[in-house]
Amino acid sequence: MPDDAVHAYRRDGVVCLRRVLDEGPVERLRDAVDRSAEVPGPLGYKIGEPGKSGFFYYDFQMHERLEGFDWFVHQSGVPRLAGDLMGSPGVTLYYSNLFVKDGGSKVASPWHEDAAYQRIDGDQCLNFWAALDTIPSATTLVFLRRSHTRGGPVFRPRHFDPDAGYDHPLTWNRTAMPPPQQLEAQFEALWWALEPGDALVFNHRTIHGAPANTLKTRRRAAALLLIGDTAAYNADPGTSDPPFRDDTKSHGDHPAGKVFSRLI
Ligand SMILES: O=C(O)CCC(=O)C(=O)O
Repeated sequence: MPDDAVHAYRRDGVVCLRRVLDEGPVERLRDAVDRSAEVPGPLGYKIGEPGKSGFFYYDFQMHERLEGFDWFVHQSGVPRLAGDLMGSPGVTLYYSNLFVKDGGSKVASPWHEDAAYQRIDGDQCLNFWAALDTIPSATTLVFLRRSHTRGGPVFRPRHFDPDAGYDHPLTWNRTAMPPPQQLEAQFEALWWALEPGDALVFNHRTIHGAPANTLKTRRRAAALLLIGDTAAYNADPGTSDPPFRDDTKSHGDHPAGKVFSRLI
């Protein structure tokens, strides 16, 4: 991992790594994403139907059922890259994730920080989000530069489906998200157009979002949420999204164990 990438990740809360995955793995992950869209996992969330204009779908834990994602978790080398960025010798899997936002999708991903949905406290948690299609600037993720350094409470999570909400998320220690205009005035926006195999790697406190996909092109991504050695399990009551918990852990423990596997 080049020093400038580590520096950019820590300074900005996000870095773009080019060509992290070769064509073969990208193809395998695409195949896994498409198969998952046909037969989603128990936590899969769909708006629309695969193959039809505007399809939007996300899902979790594909590595437990699809070979391409098992490779991504166990053989791709991604956990080591993540550890280098975080400055952590050890790396633990929180979950695997995918996003499909097909052409014509009217669903924008709202400004949010991943920490809002999670049971993980501390600086060492990141999202390693790999593009599986060409993603032009008009549909790529947008980050609020250095928003991970702002400190203070985590902002309340917002459901990605504009017609849905959360009943009992981890909201007791969350604060309301400021209006978009306020955030956009406070932080500089950063984004990158992507080619298949490029990755965006971002801290779980970095605020980000994405526009609707108004283009005709598909926009598929495979992601791993990874935890470093200094991260802590948040055992507070309520749910998270995804709702994974490990009741053998106490508040403040490292999350690695039966539920969240240590990878290195
Ligand atoms: O793919 C998207 O539009 C949103 C992805 C995202 O925000 C995330 O992975 O946290």
